[in-house]
Amino acid sequence: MLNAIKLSDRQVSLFRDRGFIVLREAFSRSVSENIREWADEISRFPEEIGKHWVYHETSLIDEKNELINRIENMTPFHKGLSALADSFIPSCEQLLGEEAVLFKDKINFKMPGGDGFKPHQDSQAGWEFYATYFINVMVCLDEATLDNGCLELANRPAGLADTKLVGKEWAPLSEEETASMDFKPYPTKPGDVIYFDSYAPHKSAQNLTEKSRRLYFSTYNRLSEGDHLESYYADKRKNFPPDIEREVDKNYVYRV
Ligand SMILES: O=C(O)CCC(=O)C(=O)O
Ligand SMILES: [Fe+2]
Repeated sequence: MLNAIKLSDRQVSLFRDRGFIVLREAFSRSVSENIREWADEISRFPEEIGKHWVYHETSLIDEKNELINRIENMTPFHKGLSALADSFIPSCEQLLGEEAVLFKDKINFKMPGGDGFKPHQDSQAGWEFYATYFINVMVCLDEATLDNGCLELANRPAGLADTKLVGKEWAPLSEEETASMDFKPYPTKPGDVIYFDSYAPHKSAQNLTEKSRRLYFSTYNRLSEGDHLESYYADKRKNFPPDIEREVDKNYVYRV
């Protein structure tokens, strides 16, 4: 049911030039309906230690409301979402020019009242410890608009090597670092897909509308740099565990 996406030569070369590409209607309406149902399903699964990871946030609209912020580490616990992550391996191999392996997967929920993301490059989140280069695949689950905080991407800054950290690890990009960057919003509809690499600067606004803005992301690296999914999650569990595993009097801060 989930056919792998086949990228054209033009899409591959555009991605290599600027670090991202946008595919409109990469999935048919019926397939994207299925994917949305999987997202609904996993959000109804009970939160249990040792299962998929759920993070919450306090609503910016009504501080009495706790919202699902993010679900991570889904592939071992949901067949459909595991097949979805697998379906992007061939297209990531086209972009990498070599074998790819899954690094992580998540759904960012950004419910009504959900917070945005400051400008950053994903490799700033400690990923360079595991590999030098990653590709994210974003699948639009709910329509993402300017109002509800769609993804905004910038071309790599001129004069910098293709793949380089502009900012520091574990901190968003500063005003100075983003001054010359030209962020553009990419509103998407369910079934649209965006590939962007771990050096593509991006951000998104908070969602103060009444509609949820769920986006799925899976991330891949070169198999020649190792299969790190298990060690990535084992390390993250120590520093930023899912809410259900947290120690009561410890303060956990989301950094990038
Ligand atoms: O969900 C979004 O708008 C962007 C999320 C993001 O950049 C991230 O999770 O690293
Ligand atoms: Fe990001």
